[in-house]
Amino acid sequence: KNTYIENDNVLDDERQKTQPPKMYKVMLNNDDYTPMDFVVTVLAKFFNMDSEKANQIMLTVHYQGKAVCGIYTSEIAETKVMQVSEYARKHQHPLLCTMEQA
Ligand code: TYC
Repeated sequence: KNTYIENDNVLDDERQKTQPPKMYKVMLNNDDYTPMDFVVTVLAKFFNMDSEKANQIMLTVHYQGKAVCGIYTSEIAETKVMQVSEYARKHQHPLLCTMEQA
């Protein structure tokens, strides 16, 4: 049961508190073949990183195996995974992008 107030916001009652959405980490995974500059391009293009941040995350993946590129709601995280996967496929690189609950 919801309680409406003047400005059309909805106040949930005690049994039905508004829950924050589950959040998902979008990760890049290391491989032996994808060029470093392609990974940097992906991080800039799909995760809006400047080149310094993109280089830092790329190197974290390269040396640690994977790194978080961003944290999003499920729908946005799924879209990032699809966009990056399609872009890598189009350029014939095996770059793997995955998501996991934060
Ligand atoms: N390990 C790759 C190389 O040496 C670079 C790389 C970095 C690949 C990050 C994937 O997600 C990745 N060319």
